[in-house]
Order: sequence, then C-alpha cells, then structure tokens
Amino acid sequence: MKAIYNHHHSLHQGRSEFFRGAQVPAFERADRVDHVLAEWQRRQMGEVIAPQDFGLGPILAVHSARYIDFLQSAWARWTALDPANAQRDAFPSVWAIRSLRDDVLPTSFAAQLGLFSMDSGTPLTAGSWQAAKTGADCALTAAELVRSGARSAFALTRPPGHHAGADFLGGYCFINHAAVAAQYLRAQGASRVAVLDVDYHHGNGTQSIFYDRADVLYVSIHGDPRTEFPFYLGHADETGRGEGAGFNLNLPLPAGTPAARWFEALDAALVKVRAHGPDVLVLSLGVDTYEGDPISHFRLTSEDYLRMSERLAALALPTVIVFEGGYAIEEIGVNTANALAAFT
Ligand code: Q9C
Ligand code: ZN
Repeated sequence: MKAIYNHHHSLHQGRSEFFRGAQVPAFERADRVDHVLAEWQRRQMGEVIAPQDFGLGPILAVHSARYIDFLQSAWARWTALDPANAQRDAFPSVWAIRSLRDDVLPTSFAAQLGLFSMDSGTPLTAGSWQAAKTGADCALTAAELVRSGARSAFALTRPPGHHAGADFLGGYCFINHAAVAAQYLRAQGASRVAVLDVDYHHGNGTQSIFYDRADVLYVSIHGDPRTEFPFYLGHADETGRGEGAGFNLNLPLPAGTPAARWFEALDAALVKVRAHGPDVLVLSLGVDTYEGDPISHFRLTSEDYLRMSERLAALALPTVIVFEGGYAIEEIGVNTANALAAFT
C-alpha cells in the first residue's frame, strides 16, 4: 500500500491547549506523524509518496466558502492585530451560541474566529492552513489511487480532520479530510460511499456533513458523548434525517470499555457498512482507542490493532484510509502500523 505523506504537517505546531483553566502542552504534536512514518519505513509497508495539488475545488465541495476564506487569511489577520501575536497561537474567546446570529459575518477577527470554532482546544497557528490543505491533498491523492485500482491507500497527515464541520474548526481539526475524500469519490462516479470512523471520538464534523444524505453512510464507534468529547453529538438515536434517514449509525461505548466489547461494536459497524453496498470505504483511523492514550478511555492493546486490521481488510472494499487521532506518542507508530498491516 502507498502512504501519501503530508510533508507540510509540521507547519502546524500548536504550542498549548487549555485543560481545567490552565494552558498545557498540546497533545496533537508533530512527532505523532514522525513516529508513524518511522514505523512504516522500518516495517517496509510500502512506498511513501507526496500528494498532488487538487486546488480548492474539492475542499469547497464540503466546506463553506466563508469558512475557507477565513482559514486562509486567519494567521495574517491575527498577526496584523499585534506583531507580538506571531509568538502566540490564536484561540477563540467568544462564540455564536444559540440565540446569537451566525448569518451576519462580523468584521472583527476575534468574532470571526469564535463564529468558526466549536472549542478553545484547537490552536490556530502560522501553518495551520497549509498543513490542513496539504492534508486534504493527501486524502484526495489516496482517493485517486483507489479510484484507479489500488486496493487501499493511506493518507498520513496531521492535524486530524473528523471534528471539522462544513463551517467550523475544533477538536484539533480544520479541514475534514475524510469528508473531502468521500465527496470527491462521489463526484468522480462512486454511487455509494461508506465512512467508517474508529477514532475514540465521535466524528461530529463528518456526521453533520452527510447527515441528510443517503449516498454517504457514516458509521462510528466512539466514547459516549455524555462524558467524552465532542459531547454534543454522537448519540445512538442520531440515525440521519430526510433522505439520509437510516444512513447514520452511532455506536457509543462507555469510557473504560475493554477490547472484547469494542470488537462486538465493530461487528455491528461492519454489518451496516456491508448492507450499504459501497463502491468504496473511507476509514477514519484514529488510534486513541489505545489503553495508554492520555486523553481517551478505551482499553485496546497494541495487538488488538492487528485484529482490527484483519477485520477491516476482510470487508474486501477499496479503502481510503485517513489518519485521525492518537496521542500515546511512544506507541503510536506500532499501533498505527498494526492497524494497517492487513492492507499491506
Ligand atoms: N485535555 C481527535 O482525536 N479535547 N481529536 C480534549 C483534553 C479535544 C480529539 C481535551 C479532543 C479532540 C481527532
Ligand atoms: Zn480522537
């Protein structure tokens, strides 16, 4: 299998995030991807290639123009407020929550940042746009490889994507790479696409982008949003709306869930994916389900990812794999390579 490596990922380096009122070092670090690349090469899992440039078209098929305009110019506007901001990441301080208007675009940068953010946990930095845009190119290059006959391809990128919605960032995500790839595959002729999300966190962005549609199924196994991020989406009763009714499946599990129970949920997820009869599968692969993850609470072991890989590959679908979360830095290379092993 080819890995499409985001050579611009380290342009995004969040300095910190908030935890219980304090600023702590960011969990979503550049060396996450370095460790995955090192393990990929050590195990000779396949060629590592650079992404092609797909321009903005496929991104604008998923994200709103005013959000993408904002992301592209955000750092220049942030540093124009005060040259000292060049040494500080931008965080929102105000939000357009219920009863406030989101249809009028304020001119204030701070107000726009809040309008386009779902949390204060996603540092916006000098290179966030370039890193995320190149990540979309990685996912699109993977989609193009699979479309032209590859059995699978792996977009090795960060920051992750599945929390980013049509017009907002959050959960360390700016552009929803999995959604961009799924939409691109539809535009290029796939009749049905399935997105399977095995990151610890519910992919609220991906779900919301396809919630009204029957052509793109979204299935997710994740920490119960009653206690786990993203909190406000990912419940079992969210099954799709309108034409999309029946084309969304959430399988929330309580914090502390052991591997045996997680694999039962995977069985249910795979039944749903198969029933959709997709031409292609997009896999949002996060390895924050690992027992040692510092911000997540499932109990999968490194060996469990080998089993996961076998189950996923047994679907025998053309598969675009997009890297999402996973914060146990020392083990992230082995866990991710194990999760991909049956595809190589
Ligand atoms: N102090 C992904 O895995 N905040 N995003 C956690 C920890 C958000 C995770 C707070 C976690 C988002 C792609
Ligand atoms: Zn996650």
